[in-house]
Amino acid sequence: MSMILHDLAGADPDLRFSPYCWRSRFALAHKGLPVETVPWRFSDRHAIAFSGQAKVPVLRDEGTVVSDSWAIAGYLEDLVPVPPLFGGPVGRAHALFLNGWADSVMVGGIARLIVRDLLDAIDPADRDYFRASREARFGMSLEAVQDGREDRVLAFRESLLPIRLVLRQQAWLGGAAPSYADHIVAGTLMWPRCASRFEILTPDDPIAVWFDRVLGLYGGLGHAATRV
Ligand SMILES: N[C@@H](CCC(=O)N[C@@H](CS)C(=O)NCC(=O)O)C(=O)O
Repeated sequence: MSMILHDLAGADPDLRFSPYCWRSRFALAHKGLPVETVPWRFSDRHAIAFSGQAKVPVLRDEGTVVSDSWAIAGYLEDLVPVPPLFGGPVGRAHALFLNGWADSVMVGGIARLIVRDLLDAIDPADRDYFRASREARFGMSLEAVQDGREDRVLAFRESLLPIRLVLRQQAWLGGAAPSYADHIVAGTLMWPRCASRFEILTPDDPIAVWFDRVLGLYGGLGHAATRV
């Protein structure tokens, strides 16, 4: 029986854009594990209540339930060691740093560029909750958060310099082959790619060139993703 992943969906059930769910999708594909993705919406609280928390991704593997993308990556690595996502405990520890960097610098930066676009992408039933919860978080309207993004995106692109420096030295963040490090960053970039038309990266950015190669992995999983 294939695993089941509860995955954030938009108004279009095929629109899947969660940065965390994409990390898990790439990690599952990396392990060659088939998965059935189940669309989940912010208003579907009850649908993942069995996981004991309120966020996706949630992975179900027969009787085992794992929530949180980092925990899911660790679960998959322990279950199917080859091909490796981390390459041992030191690699896992370094990937945890990258996970924290992506969750803060990347997710925080991207949210300030596309949060109003997300409102249009999500299911109408989710919109009141999304606006109220995110406006409370930012302390201003979604429109005000996103305002001025054409100028602010330049600073966001600069904040990704550490990724460019790594890609100057090696083909993948994982070194000679993709690893969970690639899935963390590429999964995060799937969020603006799928849910917004705003250009986060210029096409000549080495990160955009690498991202395009990640989109082609696993039979073109990323390239096939529905976009707004
Ligand atoms: N640390 C978690 C974060 C998961 C997360 O924030 N998921 C979002 C979707 S992208 C969510 O389910 N949010 C529910 C809500 O805001 O109510 C992970 O890595 O999986």
